[in-house]
Amino acid sequence: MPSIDVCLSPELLPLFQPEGKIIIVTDILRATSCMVTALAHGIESIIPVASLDECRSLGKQGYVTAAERDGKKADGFDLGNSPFSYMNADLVGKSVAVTTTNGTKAITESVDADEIIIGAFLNLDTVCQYVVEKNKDVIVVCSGWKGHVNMEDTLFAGAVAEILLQNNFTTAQDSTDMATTLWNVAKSDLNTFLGNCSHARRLQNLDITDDIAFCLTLNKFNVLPIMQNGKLVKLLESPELKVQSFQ
Ligand code: 3SL
Repeated sequence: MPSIDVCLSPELLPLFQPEGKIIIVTDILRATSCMVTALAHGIESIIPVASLDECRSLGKQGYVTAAERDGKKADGFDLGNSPFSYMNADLVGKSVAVTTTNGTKAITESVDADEIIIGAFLNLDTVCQYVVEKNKDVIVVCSGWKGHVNMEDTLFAGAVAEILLQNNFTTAQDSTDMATTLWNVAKSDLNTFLGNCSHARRLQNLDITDDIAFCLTLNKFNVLPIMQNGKLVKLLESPELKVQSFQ
């Protein structure tokens, strides 16, 4: 039986063996929610990079740039890190270089996996269906906050784990059980449960509230961002993928 493991912070990634496995990277607030939204709105590809310098130099090569640090748009870049900024007809068909505080770092640190895919509540069932069909060992890598564990990524990992454990996957990790236990406490009212989590408070202090509710929406898009040659591209979108509802 394939395994589902939960890596609660990128700092713990060296303890896992990603070779031959699928890694699902998640950063619910807001990097991976933005990536799913971007590809759902016609952005052709996303190049995730760890540093502002890399992003800047891709900008000089003609890419649209998006950069966030500590929740704020970084100076000198085209976009920040709001999913709503990707709902823009001018960006359709474009490639965007992105750097964020935690999410893009988690992606670039996951390179030893066989496949990297991007997960958010927005594409939860699509992600799970892909992994169930692949029937392959998987690790959910939570981006967390500057090395610390966070609530929203852990909850997403729990949602994924619950579905996979009902579909023939197994786990030997307490972190997987912790995440599913937490998910079962929170899932009936995610907005209230997460309303006081540290990053929701950080974003609220910056007057960013609409993004939080949007990022906590389940299954808005049938889009699967997958890493191919250093770029995230859209692998699947309805109607090609007949997403089975796991909810
Ligand atoms: O840390 C990240 O990668 C970001 O998603 C954080 S923020 O939501 O843009 O503040």
